[in-house]
Amino acid sequence: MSKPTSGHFTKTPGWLDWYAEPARPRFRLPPGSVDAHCHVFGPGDTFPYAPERKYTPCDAGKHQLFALRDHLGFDKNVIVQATCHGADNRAMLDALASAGGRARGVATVRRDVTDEQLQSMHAAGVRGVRFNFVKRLVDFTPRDELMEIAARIAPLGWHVVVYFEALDLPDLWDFFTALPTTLVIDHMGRPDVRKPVDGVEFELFMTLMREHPHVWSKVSCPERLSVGGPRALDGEAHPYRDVVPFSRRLVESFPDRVLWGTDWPHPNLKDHMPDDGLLVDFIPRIAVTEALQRKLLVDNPMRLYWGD
Ligand code: 0GY
Repeated sequence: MSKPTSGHFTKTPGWLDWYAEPARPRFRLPPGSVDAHCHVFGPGDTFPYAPERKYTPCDAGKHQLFALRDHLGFDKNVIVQATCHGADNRAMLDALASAGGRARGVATVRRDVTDEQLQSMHAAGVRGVRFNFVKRLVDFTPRDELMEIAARIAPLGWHVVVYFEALDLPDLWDFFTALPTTLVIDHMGRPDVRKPVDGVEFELFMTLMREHPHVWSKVSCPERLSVGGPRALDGEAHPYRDVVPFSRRLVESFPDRVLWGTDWPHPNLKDHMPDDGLLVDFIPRIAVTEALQRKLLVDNPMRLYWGD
């Protein structure tokens, strides 16, 4: 892959660039695997970052994303609109247009989006909208506006992707359970992995999934959730091991409602940048049978994003 650049934008201080030379994974992905959570950033000189953004990334364009896809052994991508582009979906849509049908998108829209714009995004490969509740990433949007958007996209067969912190789940519960679409939760609702996997906090998340069959979870981002980090805690060469019990529990409890993605180019990481090849090698630790791996990487994303 070519190296990260930033054009005329200045990156947020401390921002780490994505890994230009990831390892080739030892784990062989099943044929047809989908990287169901990744982003494109710019390039900023072509697709400027949004004025309301909370960070300025380094550029991470479609060519680099597709090179990573091929290097890791994925067949397809789901490109999720990142907050640094606000509701300007042009970089994501341009990537979809270049992907030859091998990418779908999740957009960010405001209530002034027109039906024609939604239809045109559908034709381009968008299948969902993202609502972000992480306070360091976005300004507050009233729930009635979000509910109005959800009602508008439901007839298209789209779903809602949400990103939030575990402590905010009680407050968001009624909103989530009232949504008229499938709900996909980013990164397991960001559990605090220092707490027990069968403790009160994660049990609440499990209850949400158990009681509401329209809720799915991405079991991605060990690098973001881990406290132990990329090095083993007790000498075993096994990065992010503290996240395994959480992801594995979800994969085994809800095998038909889980997704996995690299999260490339890994926004807002300041301690370490994961090697995407090693992230792929994490998958067999959380989906331990071939049947579970196939559901996680192929069957589930294909049903949700290429079902039509
Ligand atoms: C992620 C996580 C983050 C950022 C965004 O849209 C975004 O800016 O999603 C984060 O900072 O935790 O999934 O990419």
